[in-house]
Amino acid sequence: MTEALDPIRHSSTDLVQVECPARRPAAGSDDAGAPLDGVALVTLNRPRALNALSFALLTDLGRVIEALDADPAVRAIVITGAGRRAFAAGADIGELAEQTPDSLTASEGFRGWDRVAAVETPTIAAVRGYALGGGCELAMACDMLIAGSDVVFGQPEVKIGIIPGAGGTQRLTRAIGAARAMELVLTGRQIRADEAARLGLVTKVVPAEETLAAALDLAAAIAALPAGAARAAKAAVRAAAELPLAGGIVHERMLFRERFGTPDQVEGMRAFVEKRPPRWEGRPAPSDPPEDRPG
Ligand code: CO8
Repeated sequence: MTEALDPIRHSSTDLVQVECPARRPAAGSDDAGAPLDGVALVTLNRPRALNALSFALLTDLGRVIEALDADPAVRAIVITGAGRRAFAAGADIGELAEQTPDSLTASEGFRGWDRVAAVETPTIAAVRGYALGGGCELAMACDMLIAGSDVVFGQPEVKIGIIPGAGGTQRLTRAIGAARAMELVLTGRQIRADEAARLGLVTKVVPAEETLAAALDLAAAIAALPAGAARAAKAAVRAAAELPLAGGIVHERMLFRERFGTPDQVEGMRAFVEKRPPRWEGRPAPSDPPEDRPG
């Protein structure tokens, strides 16, 4: 039996829309298509302010993302921005202008990014247009990043007298290396899709109109796999950014061992040996043969 989604926990707010299960738009259309089992779509919804990340939006985003993460029926999450102009043009500068060191210390604002980075469910940013400052930092807090050909990334904070404060100096450096991150953070220079791809900042660049569909397709491919294995794989890759190599290998080995004896491991390997498609827990039985066998 398929796990039921809880409509209360996944209710949208004015600032953060949730569609669960997500519906993939048909090619060349904004119309909703077929529901994607196990995939949730989260949309930042302040298009007139280029989805600037206000404190209220960040609070809603954190709540929504944690509720989705706690739902076993959600196996992949896509985050995108409303409209075609921006994923998010950064934190809300009007609000930031009023802050002091003390108010920021007391603020829950940073938690929005932290909560997205902390979820165990695989996350994918579907990024069109501007992803600047906190918007770039939010995209980088996701596990994978699908960029439209119209994307503009940047950490422009230095131009308004501050520095990236939601993980930008750390995640950008880990993603593209210190010398390149240093130049972008110190100058605030914006980069476009081709350069972002060359630098290794994005998973894939697609035509702008196909951004959301491509991210949802990737999410659906992940959601079709056993959730526990996907979560463990995410945790292992994430650890590479935080642990020295030896510690990372130890961590990977622990996660690897923990897979054994789980229903997914037992079923996945048995199905391979019996030359049949696996039946993952809580999912309808597959009708088609698998496309790939693990290499
Ligand atoms: N904050 C608030 N409003 C914004 C923001 C923003 N970051 N970005 C755009 N808007 C608003 C504009 O004010 C404008 O509103 P209105 O129509 O009411 O005047 C609307 O969105 C459209 O923007 P523009 O008219 O400026 O559109 P343009 O096409 O001329 O320019 C740009 C688009 C280049 C994206 C431009 O809007 C821009 O430079 N935006 C600011 C980018 C920026 O500096 N971002 C970094 C912000 S600082 C940050 O993110 C820190 C993160 C860590 C914070 C931690 C807090 C706890």
